[in-house]
Amino acid sequence: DLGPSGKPTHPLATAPVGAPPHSVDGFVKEFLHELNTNQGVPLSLSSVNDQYMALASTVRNYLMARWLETNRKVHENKPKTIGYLSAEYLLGRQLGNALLATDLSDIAEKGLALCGIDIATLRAQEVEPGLGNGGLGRLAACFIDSLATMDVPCVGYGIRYEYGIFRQTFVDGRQVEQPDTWLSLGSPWEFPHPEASVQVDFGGHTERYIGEDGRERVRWVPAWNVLGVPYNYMVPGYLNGRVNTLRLWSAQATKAFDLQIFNSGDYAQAVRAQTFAENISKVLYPEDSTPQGKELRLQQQYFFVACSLRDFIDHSLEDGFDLHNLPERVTFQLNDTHPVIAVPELMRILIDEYDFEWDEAWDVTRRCFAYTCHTLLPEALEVWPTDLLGRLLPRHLELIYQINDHFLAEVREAFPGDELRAHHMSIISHGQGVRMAFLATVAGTKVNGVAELHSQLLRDKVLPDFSALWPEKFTNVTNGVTPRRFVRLSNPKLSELINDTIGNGWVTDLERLKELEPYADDPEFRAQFAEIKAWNKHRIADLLRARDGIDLPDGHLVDVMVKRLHEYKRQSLKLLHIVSLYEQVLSGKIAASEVTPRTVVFGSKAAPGYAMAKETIHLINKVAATINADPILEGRLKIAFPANYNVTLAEKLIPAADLSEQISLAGMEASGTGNMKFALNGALTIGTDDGANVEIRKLVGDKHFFLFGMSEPEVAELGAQGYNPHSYYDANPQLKATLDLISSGVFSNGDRHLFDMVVENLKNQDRFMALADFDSYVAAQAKVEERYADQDSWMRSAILNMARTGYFSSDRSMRDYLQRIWHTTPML
Ligand code: GPW
Repeated sequence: DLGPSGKPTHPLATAPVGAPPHSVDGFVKEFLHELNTNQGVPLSLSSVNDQYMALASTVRNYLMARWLETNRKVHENKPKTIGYLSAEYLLGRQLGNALLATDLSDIAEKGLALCGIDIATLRAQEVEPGLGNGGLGRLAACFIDSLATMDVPCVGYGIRYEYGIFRQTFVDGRQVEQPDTWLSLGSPWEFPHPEASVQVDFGGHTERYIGEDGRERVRWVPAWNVLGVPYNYMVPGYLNGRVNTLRLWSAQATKAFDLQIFNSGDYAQAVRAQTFAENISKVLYPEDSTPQGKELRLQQQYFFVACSLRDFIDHSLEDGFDLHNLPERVTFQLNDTHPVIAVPELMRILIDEYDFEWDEAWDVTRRCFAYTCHTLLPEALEVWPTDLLGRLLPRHLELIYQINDHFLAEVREAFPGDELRAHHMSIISHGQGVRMAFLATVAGTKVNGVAELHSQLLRDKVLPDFSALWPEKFTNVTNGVTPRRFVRLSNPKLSELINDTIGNGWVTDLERLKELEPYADDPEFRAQFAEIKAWNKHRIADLLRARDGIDLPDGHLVDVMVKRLHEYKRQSLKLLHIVSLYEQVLSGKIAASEVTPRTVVFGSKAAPGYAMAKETIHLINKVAATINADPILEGRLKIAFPANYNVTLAEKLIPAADLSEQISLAGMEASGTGNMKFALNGALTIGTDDGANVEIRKLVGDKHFFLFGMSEPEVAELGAQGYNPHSYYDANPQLKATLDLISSGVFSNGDRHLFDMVVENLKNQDRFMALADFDSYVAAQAKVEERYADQDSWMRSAILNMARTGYFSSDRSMRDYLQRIWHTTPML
């Protein structure tokens, strides 16, 4: 089989010299060696963690020669590299992916069995690095996987948070956050390089002085600094011999800083200073799509961006590169606005450190950056107050003002006399601060949204003046997901069926799933597909029993809504549907026997400071407790809400789903990526015309997708008319009965006001128009039940969903970025 770059993908074809032998015996020898020499224990006395660590290093060793070889080639050929700048990487567990990338899964399983070890136990030992909140962080992880698999040179740059996304627990139905101590047992996947640390400056002031050439120059006199220590992680391509690098930075106190204070004799203060520095990479901010304007967050952003640019530039200079040609060497892709401070940072480096003239520096900077926007929500667009920015990064604020002056001059030239427009477009908004999305748009060669609809709305609604000025700057790249993790690894039985039917080329060429289309009409294939779905349901049932004490009934429609809790995503609408079903049975409008046996699975974390989201979680848990315990439903409706939804749980849950809930208000979800994972694993979507749902529906066909709700223009129109949710409550008896049931106290031990926050908000505000879409949603759910009753027809649709969504591979997304934005081709 040939990979996407046309090279052989068989491991032996590319196994570099020095890789350990690919045999069970060889593997066992390596494993025992690692156990003895790394963990310092014999097999007989080893703990599960010892064994996991030894297994991880064994697999790592197989990747090592490829990593060295990749880096050697990069050093030799100096290809253009993608510097992916992202504050988040939601990687998921590493072991399975490393085993897959080296084709060692079977060998390792057999070898460990010879040692009396069940590999599943060792897999379960790994704590996933949860260095991201949700979709944005997971997308970064998918993208670097695809680039490695496609042989594209890329370095992922980010932050090594000591605490990733919090571990969610429920106490009496309420979310309680626990620290994510992912490093407490050590991580076998990281390679610290303290000798390659870089210094990052903060605070202080700027000074003007006359340089040797007689020109006025600026000097930044910072007040304090920290060290960035790089930790490297392998990013293995799938069976192609390539291993790229993810470089995450950890903050430490600098020596100079220490000495100064230690010498003053204030030992306690000196230790506190160390803690102060280390705070910068201590913890991931848990807000998804609602950034916190906290100083520490800006410190984090500048910290990792300054380290990354320094790192890349120093390496380029070592390689003899002229910084005037930097755009030929790298594109820095800005993953949303979190790393946008990189723009003034590069200007500062070029002007203050390398004597560039403004125009020269700006020309280089502009061509080095491209910006991806992931939202339309106004509250998600970062704006940094100028006083905060000026205090922390005085030189950068000056440069932003200068960039703005030059930019506004360009606007005034393009639209003479249109002062209002210039005012609207100003990077610095008076009263608010620095609009980072504007800065990114001005600086980037390209600006892209993450699905067709989103990119269109980005042009028309968020940045209309910019798209009028620079129409060719705007483009779309629809998101994708890696088929390695989200099909091949997460759905082994389905993968086997696909391999047996069309061969294994689909893993790196996902559009080949199309070849499965004819099999949707093959009863034998359908039966096998249905059997696999049932097997996946048993697998998740076993896991949830052990993990959460949750019992999943057999034979249910598995209806899944997993994603961060956000009002715009409308978990409350899903809840209204459930409560409505319950209400109809309670009030005798329908018999329990008429309810399609269904298990609704929620998985969702709320930002700790997002009160409405936390109340919604509380309500879901209370509704679940009541309904699950009520015999009136004869066990036909079950709600499961396992705590701490993460990548690891997603990998087991998504393959078990029949129905994928993608029910955001149209125009609000930039893309969604869970939607793609479900479709690829043969779930049908119930969804609005939002984000990538639009493209999924177009590809799978209307008959195989349950569309409901207002379209984006209808939403806009209703909003313009003045939306009044109460009128829906008043006019719709079933909706009224549903909301009233929540207020009746049945879910809250008779307390009629416990859920006022959620209910009153829906009745009186309902910013995301759940009530307006309620009827349409309930009607679509009725269609779901009707279709599900015909299992043959359902499985046919499920197979077609899988067969027709190969487009959503992140390999395709990467090809689009290469063609439309980065202008490089796979190489090496
Ligand atoms: F607000 N997304 C996310 F745009 O997961 F910054 N976190 C975020 O903070 C933002 C966006 C931000 C998500 C989008 O909500 C989702 O629609 C999209 O599929 C995903 O990013 C990847 O593009």
